[in-house]
Amino acid sequence: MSCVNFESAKLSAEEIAAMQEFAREARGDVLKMTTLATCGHPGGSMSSMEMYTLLWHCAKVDPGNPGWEERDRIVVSHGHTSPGVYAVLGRRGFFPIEEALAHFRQIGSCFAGHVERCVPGVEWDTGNLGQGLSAAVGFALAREVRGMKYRVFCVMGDGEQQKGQISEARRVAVKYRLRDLIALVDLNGLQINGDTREVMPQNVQKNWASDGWHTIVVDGHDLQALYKAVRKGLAKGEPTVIIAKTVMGKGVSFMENEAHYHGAALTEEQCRAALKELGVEDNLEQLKVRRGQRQTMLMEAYQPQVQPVRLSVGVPRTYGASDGLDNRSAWGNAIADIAKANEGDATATPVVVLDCDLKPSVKTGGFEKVAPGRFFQCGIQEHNTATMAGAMSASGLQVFFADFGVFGVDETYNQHRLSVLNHVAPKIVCTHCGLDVGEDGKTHQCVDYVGVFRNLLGVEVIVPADPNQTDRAVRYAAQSRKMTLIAMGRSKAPVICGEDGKPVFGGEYEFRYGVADVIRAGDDAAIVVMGTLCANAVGAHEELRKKGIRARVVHVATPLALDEEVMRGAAGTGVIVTVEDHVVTSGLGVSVAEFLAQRGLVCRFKKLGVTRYASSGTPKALFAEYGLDAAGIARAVEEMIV
Ligand SMILES: Cc1ncc(C[n+]2csc(CCOP(=O)(O)OP(=O)(O)O)c2C)c(N)n1
Repeated sequence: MSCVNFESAKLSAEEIAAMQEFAREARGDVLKMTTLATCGHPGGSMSSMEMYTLLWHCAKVDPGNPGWEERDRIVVSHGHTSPGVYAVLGRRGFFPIEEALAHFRQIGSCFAGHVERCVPGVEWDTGNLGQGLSAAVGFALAREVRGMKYRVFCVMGDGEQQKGQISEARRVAVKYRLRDLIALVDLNGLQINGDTREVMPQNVQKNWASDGWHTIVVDGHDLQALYKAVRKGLAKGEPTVIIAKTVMGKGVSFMENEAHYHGAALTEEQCRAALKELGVEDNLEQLKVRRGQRQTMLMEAYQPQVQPVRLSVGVPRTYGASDGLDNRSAWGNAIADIAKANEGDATATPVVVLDCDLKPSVKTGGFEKVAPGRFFQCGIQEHNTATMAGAMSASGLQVFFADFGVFGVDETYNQHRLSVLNHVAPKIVCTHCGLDVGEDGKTHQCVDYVGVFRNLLGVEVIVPADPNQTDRAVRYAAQSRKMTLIAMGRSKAPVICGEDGKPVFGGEYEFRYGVADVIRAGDDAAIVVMGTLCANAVGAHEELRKKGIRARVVHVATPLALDEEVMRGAAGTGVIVTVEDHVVTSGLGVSVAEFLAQRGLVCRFKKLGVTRYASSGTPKALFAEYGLDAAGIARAVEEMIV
């Protein structure tokens, strides 16, 4: 086809005829798939059909090599239109179409209800509406960092336009002048509850235009008009949206303009009638048999393409007891060091940092100075930034997203969740966690960072004790292919020293995930502490020692991966008191309780931490009030020893 790569000025009559024929058959696939599964979303699949047909015929993609690095990225943001996407991808040869037809929405199949990357040709799991454009912007930004040439397309729903995250993504695209980025909105005028103008009035074109996008309005079922609009957008050299006026359920008379078919399958009888109207072969009986047979494209078989990380992490710094540093400065220094260590090495995996208007507080300024082209100031747009971080990390970059805990953890949970489902590995660095935030008060005290992230399966969570451990944790994360949260407080964190006065986490110490550290010896009880409260635990150890009580101090930086040997040893003392700047309902304490229960280990056990939301106040005063200062911890241990 001469339309490949959008090279020719217009589609030839033959190309149009071939694509129309293709779309007609694919509409039949949509109906067969949903009817056999007795559920799914045929309406939007049929209104978006010409867009899908055009993009997967004319964009630079290779059905035989879906992961080809140079390919254009086609993101489908309204992921519920999966039947339309699978029909087009299958017919284009990305996989045998019968597999999707027969096993759509069936247990174990990769052909899930909403599009997922396990299907060859799908770039991003979506369905949580409003996130696709952020992923597309992330792919486009990554392209700029890597000096690549691919184009990025993002197809979206019109009801979806109500999501605020889309505005965030639009602004980033304009700020960074992202060319070769084309959004296409399926303006079928309907959503679940009916007319989009009644559900939530909006002016789609004005909204995109006011954020600085070039807008083009076309008939979304006219392949030539769509084709020319895409070419115009590519030639324009600025982010372009094509607003495609379409008809929900297009192609089947009784489905057209019926909101009911947004998310309802036809009955078998209706499906047969619709196939007849479309002039598509009715092979439902055959497909039914196949649905009962073995699947060949399983979700579990999917192995995400994990790009290796190749970069230098530089030489770890060792801070001394007198350095008086906070962990966040240690993070800022480490990431700037990493940027420096790889300066001029074109073969190193590029490290990028995303910031949401908190540069002075989250200490990303040092990195920006060293690598201004890889620092992205994303504004107060955390949802978009979290999604972009995920998409950029799928594009050959090592991505660090720095933010306050309440925004980088709590505000953005569903965006991170989608990153996990997409098998990508951004690093989330959250400062200002815990009561340690102090005077800003409870709205800013993120006291559930472990609890929130413990729900995200496979994510590593690191809560370092002091600047030295922070430094090494950052360098560890920079080489990791796992999604990671590094959580830290705000205040200066004393350097943790051993009995010999030397920094425990300095010098040759190497951070290893899942390894806990015994900071002080003792067999009368164990204080198991997380994060910067480690210094208070050491203080408690000293106080108890004066009374003849030897309390072991164990620091756990990885509350979701406890150290078998060290924790068994702690239980062996007969008393465990856990200490955390976190709610006691979902942090370190529950991890330890679970550890003990699962192994049938018996000991006296108490959790110290946050039990109610706090007022403003200095961290010192707040820790004293919550029994998290040295005196409070010592008191709790003493009470437990009988
Ligand atoms: C964030 C989010 N909220 C709600 C939903 C539930 N939902 C799924 S589809 C849909 C309507 C989407 O309308 P539109 O974008 O117009 O798609 P179309 O009806 O044209 O297929 C809603 C509300 C969702 N998937 N994501």
